[in-house]
Amino acid sequence: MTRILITSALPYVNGVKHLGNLVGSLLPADVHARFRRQTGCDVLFICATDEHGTPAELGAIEAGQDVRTFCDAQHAIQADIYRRFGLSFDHFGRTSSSHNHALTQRFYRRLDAAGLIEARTTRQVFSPADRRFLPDRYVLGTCPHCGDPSARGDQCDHCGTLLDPPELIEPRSALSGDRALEIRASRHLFLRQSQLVEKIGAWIDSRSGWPPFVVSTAKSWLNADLRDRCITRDLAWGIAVPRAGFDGKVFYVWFDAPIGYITATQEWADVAAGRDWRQWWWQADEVSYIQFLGKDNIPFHTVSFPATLLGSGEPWKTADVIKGFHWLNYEGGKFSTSRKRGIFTDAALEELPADLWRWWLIANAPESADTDFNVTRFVADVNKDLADIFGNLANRIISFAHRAFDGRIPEGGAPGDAERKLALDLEQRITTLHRHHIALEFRAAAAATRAIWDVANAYLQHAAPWTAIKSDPDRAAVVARVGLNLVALCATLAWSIVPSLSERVLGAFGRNDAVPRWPNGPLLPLLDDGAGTPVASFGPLVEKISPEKADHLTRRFGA
Ligand code: B3M
Ligand code: ZN
Repeated sequence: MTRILITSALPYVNGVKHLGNLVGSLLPADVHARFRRQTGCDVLFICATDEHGTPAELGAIEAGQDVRTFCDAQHAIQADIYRRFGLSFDHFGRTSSSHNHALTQRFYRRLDAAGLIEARTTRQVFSPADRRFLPDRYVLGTCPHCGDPSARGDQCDHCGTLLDPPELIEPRSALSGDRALEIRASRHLFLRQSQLVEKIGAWIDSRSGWPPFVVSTAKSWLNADLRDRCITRDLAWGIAVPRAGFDGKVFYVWFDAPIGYITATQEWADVAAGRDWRQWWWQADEVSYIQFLGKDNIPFHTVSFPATLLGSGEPWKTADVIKGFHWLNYEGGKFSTSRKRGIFTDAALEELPADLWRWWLIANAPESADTDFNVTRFVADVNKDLADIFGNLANRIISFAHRAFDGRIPEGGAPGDAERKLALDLEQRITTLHRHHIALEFRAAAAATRAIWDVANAYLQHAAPWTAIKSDPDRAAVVARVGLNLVALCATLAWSIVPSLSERVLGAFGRNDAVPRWPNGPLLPLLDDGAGTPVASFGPLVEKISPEKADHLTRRFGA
C-alpha cells in the first residue's frame, strides 16, 4: 500500500484564521488526503497549531492571559473550526508539546555536534521600562521610507518595506510605550546554513512535481548568499536553549515549528497502540511526503527546515513535493488578520455550510497566481455549481424514483448504446480527474468534477426517463437505474471537495462508508447495479443563496 504523508503549514495559534489561510494550505491538504484515502493509500494527515514566538506572546498580552492559558483556549477554538470545516486531520497537535521541546533540543544538539552551530554576539533592542529585550515586532516607530507612524521593527505594513528595528524613527516599545530604548549586546546561536548550500541545492534538484514558482523562490533564496540564520531569541515563551550561558533564551519559532510536523506525528502515535511515528519519518524512503503551504512559507520549507533535517546527518524524511499557494485576496485587497479585513473561518461557518466555502475555494484556489474573493461571484458560482448542477441532478432523479419506482433503484431493461457511450466518456473523465488530483491541480480537479456533473445532467436530460415511463417502462427503468447510480458516482467523485454534501447523497443510498472508494475498472456494470436498493428522498441538497442573503453577506463581509 502506498504511504502518503501530508502536512499543512501550521497555523499560528493567535486567533482565528481567514479564508486565505484556509485555501493556502489546510483545505487543499485535506482534499488531497481524502482523495488519496479514496484510492486506497495509507494516508497520514498531520497539522498542529504553531504556538511559540511573538505572535503567541503578543496575542496573550492582548487577551490579558498568560501565554499557556491563551494557547490552550486558542488551540481548542481552531481545532473546533477545522473539524466543522471537515478537515480530516489524523492528528491536530501543538508545537508546545513536550515531544516538540525534546526533539527541537535534540536537533540542536545534533547540529551542534556537526559543527553547524555558532554563538555570536548580536545587538538587540532592550527596554529598561519593560526590563527585557524586545523582539522586532515589539518595537514600533515611524517608517523611514513612507513616514507611517505605526511601522513595526520587522516591517512597515503601510509600504511593505522590511525593516530592522534601529532603522525606525522615534522607536518605542509596543508593550509599555517606553521610548528610552537601548541597543544591548546579546549572545545568540546561528545555524550555519552557508555550509549547507550545496547539500540543500542538490536536495531541491532531486525533487520533482513542485510548482515552478516554488522552485524559483527556493533557488533564489539559496543562491542569494544563504545567510547563517539566528535560531534563538530573547523571549520567555518557547523552547529552552540547552547551552551554558543561554538561560532565559528560547529557540526561534521558525526553528521549532516545522519540527512540529514530526512531533505532532509522535503525539498521534501516543494516542493508540500499534502506531509507529518512525514509519513515517525515519528511513521512510517508501513514504511519499507532500507539504502544503502559502507562498510566504516557501523559504522556510525549501531551505531552513531542510537545513535542520539534512544538517543533522540523520535519515529523516524530507518533503517529496512542496505545493505552494499564492494569495487569496479579498475584494481587491489583502486579507489581513491584524486589520480584521476579510472573511474569517468562524464567521464563514456562521453564514453558510462548510461545503459551499470548500467548493468555491478549491475551484478558485490561488495556484498559479493570486486570486480574488468576491461575494457576488461566490454567490453566483455556488448557486450554479452546487444548487443548479449537482443538487438538481440528485433531487431530480431521486424524486423521479419515488414517483415512478417506489423509491428504489428499479430493475428491468438493459443498458443500450447511450449508456455504453456514457460509461466510456465517464471512464475517460474519471481518469482525467484522477490525474488532476495526483498532480495537485485543484482548480482543474474541481472543474473536471463539475464537468462530470454536467455530463450526468445531459444524459438524464436527453434520455428523459420521465417521458419514457409512459411509452417504454423498461427503458425508463434502465435510465433511472443508471441515473441513480450516476448520482452516487458523482457524489463519490466529489467527496474529497464537498464531503458533507456527498455523504448526504450517498447516505440516501444507504451507503455510509467512512471513505467512499474511488471507482475502478469498467463503469457500465457499476452504473447498471443495485436494483431493488431503496433510495431515500431528501429536500434540496443545497439551499440556493437568496438575493437577500447575498446582500447580507456583502454587508457583513463587504470591502
Ligand atoms: N505558522 C506561518 C503561517 O501560518 C507559520 C507556518 C509554520 S509551518 C511550520 O503563515
Ligand atoms: Zn513605510
